[in-house]
Amino acid sequence: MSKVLVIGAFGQLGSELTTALRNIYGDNNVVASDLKEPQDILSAGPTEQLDVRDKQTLSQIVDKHGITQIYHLAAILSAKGESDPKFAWQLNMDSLINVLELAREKQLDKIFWPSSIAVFGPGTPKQNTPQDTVMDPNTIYGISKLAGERWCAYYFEKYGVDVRSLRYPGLIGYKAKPGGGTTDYAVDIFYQAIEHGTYECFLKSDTYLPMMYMSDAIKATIELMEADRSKVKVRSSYNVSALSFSPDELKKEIEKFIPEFSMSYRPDFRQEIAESWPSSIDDTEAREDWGWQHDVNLNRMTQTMLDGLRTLANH
Ligand code: NAD
Ligand code: AKB
Repeated sequence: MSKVLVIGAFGQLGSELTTALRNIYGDNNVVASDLKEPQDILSAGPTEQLDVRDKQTLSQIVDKHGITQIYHLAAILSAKGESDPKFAWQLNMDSLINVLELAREKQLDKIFWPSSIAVFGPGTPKQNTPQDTVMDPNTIYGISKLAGERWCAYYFEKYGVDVRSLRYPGLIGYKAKPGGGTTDYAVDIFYQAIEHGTYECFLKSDTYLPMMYMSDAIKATIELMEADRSKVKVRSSYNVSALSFSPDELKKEIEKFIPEFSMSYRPDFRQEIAESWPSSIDDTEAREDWGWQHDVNLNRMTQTMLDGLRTLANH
């Protein structure tokens, strides 16, 4: 029987992914861990407070719960990483190596570790960015994700650790706020649209970025992790794609539901990061190797975000 540990479970992705994993494996078989104190949102199953840099405690938690799979989500994201690059590098790298080493030592079944479109940089082709191309990230976050991809491939090739990874685009969901990324505007905008009817965007109106609604990100993650080992041919990290839109396009979509919504623009340091990333992603390998396809388009995402946030506000 699979016993799963999620590290970084109280973040934007973890809080929804943990619930999805509990629906598959059962509440008691998915342990939610985070540096943060346990929160009510995941109280249906076991929780542990953990600093993933502390390998000994991580090892004890794995033994205590008989863990067979780890989803290691804890990281410092792109915008936050630039305020303390050394700390971001240490957290992002040390934590991944701790998890990979433990997987090797304890012969765990599978590891999931997310990469990002941040592995690409100014020299990368911007449209339909292929799986294999120029990778010259210029944020510490992107550099750590690119190095992390190579560590994952190394542990697979040298030690047979079954580690699987996706290069997520910007993730959009309403159940938890984002944690300091460049794509965060595409979540913040919905909170502000509902609360104030207006939003000041930190990116320029025509900045196209790859994005994905949270239910698709969870679907991709679970499908990759459930795929037969022989089908997982990319052992660095898979490109996965769903949407590509600009702040102006998102504004126009929100206006269909809130006609009086207005938006102003004050680009900051995140504009330069966004401009170094692709506008859209070619994910042919993920589609061919394990059958990836997304479900949610821009219109459905916008409606779901507005409905979801309004429901939360009324409770
Ligand atoms: P987040 O910042 O919302 O959550 C990260 C969680 O990790 C937080 O709850 C934080 O408390 C926890 N954490 C931080 N330091 C820790 C430590 N030392 N020990 C244990 N836990 C610690 O991030 P997220 O958006 O949920 O992202 C999850 C993963 O997905 C990250 O690896 C991120 O790089 C990747 N990713 C996210 C996106 C996105 O748009 N959200 C896009 C691409 C990749
Ligand atoms: C960020 O903007 O840093 C993240 C990501 C795309 O990795 N959302």
